[in-house]
Amino acid sequence: MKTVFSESQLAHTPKQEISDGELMPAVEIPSRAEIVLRTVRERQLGDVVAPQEFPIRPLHRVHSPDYVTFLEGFWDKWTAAGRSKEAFPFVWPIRSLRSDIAVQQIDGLLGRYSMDAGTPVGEHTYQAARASADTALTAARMILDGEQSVFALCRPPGHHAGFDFFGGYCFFNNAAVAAQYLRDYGLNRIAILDVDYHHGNGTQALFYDRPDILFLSIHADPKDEFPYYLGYADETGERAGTGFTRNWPLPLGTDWEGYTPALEEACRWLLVYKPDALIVSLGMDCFERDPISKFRFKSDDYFRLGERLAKAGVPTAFLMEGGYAVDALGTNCVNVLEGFGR
Ligand code: OKP
Ligand code: ZN
Repeated sequence: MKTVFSESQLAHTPKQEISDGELMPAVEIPSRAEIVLRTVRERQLGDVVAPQEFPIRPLHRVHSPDYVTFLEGFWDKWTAAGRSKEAFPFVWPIRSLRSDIAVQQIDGLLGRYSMDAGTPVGEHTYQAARASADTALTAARMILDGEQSVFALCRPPGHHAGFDFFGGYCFFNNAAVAAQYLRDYGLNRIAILDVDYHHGNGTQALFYDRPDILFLSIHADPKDEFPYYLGYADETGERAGTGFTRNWPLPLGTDWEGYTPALEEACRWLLVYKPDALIVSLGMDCFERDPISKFRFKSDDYFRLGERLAKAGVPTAFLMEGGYAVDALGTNCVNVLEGFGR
C-alpha cells in the first residue's frame, strides 16, 4: 500500500490547549505524523509519495469560501491586531446572540468560524491544513486511477471540521473533501467509515441529506465524550439522505470485544450499500493508553480492524484522523494497514 505524505503538514505546531480548566500541552502535535511516517518506512508498507497541489476548488465543494478565506488570512489579521501567540476562540454566536452580524473583529471572527476553544490556530495552520487536504485528495485521485488501497497520512485531522467551522483539532474536513472529489470525478456511491474514538460531527453534517455518500461512525457515546452535541444513535439522515447516516455510540471502557458487534453491523451496511469506494476516517484513539480517550483497544486489535475492513472488498482510502499515544501511534496505524494487506 502506498502512503501519501507532505512535510508541510508539520508546520502546524500547537503549543497548548484549554482542557479540564487548565492550559495543557497540546496533544495534536507534529511528532504524531513523524512516528507514523517512520513506522511506515521501517515496516516497508510501500512507497511514500508527496501529494499533488490541488487548486482551491475541491475545498470550496465542501467548505464555504468565506471560511476558507478567513483561515487563509487569519494570521495576518491576528498579528495586525498586536497578537503574537497562537489563537483561541472564546466567544460564539449561540442562540440568543445574533448570527446575522457580519463580524469583522478578529475575536468575533474566531468564534464565528469555530466550534470549540481546544483548537489553537497558528502562523502555519492554514498551510498545513491545505497540505493535509491535498494529501487526502491525492489519495482519492489514486483510487480513481485504480489503486485498490492507499494511506493518506493526514495531519491536522479533519472529521470535526464543518462547512464553515474548525474545531476538535480539525480545519478542513479531509474525508469530506476526498469523498466529494470522488463523486465529482466519476464515482456514484461513496461510503465513509469513521473509526476515530470521537464522533465525526463535521463529516456527518456535511452529508446528512445525501444518499450518495453513506456515513457510518463508531465512537464513544457523546453523552460522555466530545463532541457532546452530535453522534447519537437516532441520527440517521434527513430528506433524501434519510437512512444514509448510521451511528454506533459505545460506552466508555469499550474494548475490542465490545466494539466488534458495532463493526460487524457497519460492515453489513457497507455490503448492502455496495459503494464504489470506501474512505476510512482512521483514528487510533480507541487505544487503551490514549491520553484523552477511554476505550481499551490493544495494539494487536488494530490488525483485526484492518483484516475486517479488507473483507468488504472495496477500493479503500485510509485517512488519518486522531490518536494521541504518540509512542504507539505508528505501530497501531501500520497494524491496521498491514492487516488490510493490499
Ligand atoms: C479530535 B479527533 C479533552 C479535550 C478534548 C477535543 C478532542 C478532539 C479530538 N480534555 N478536546 O477526533 O481525534
Ligand atoms: Zn478522535
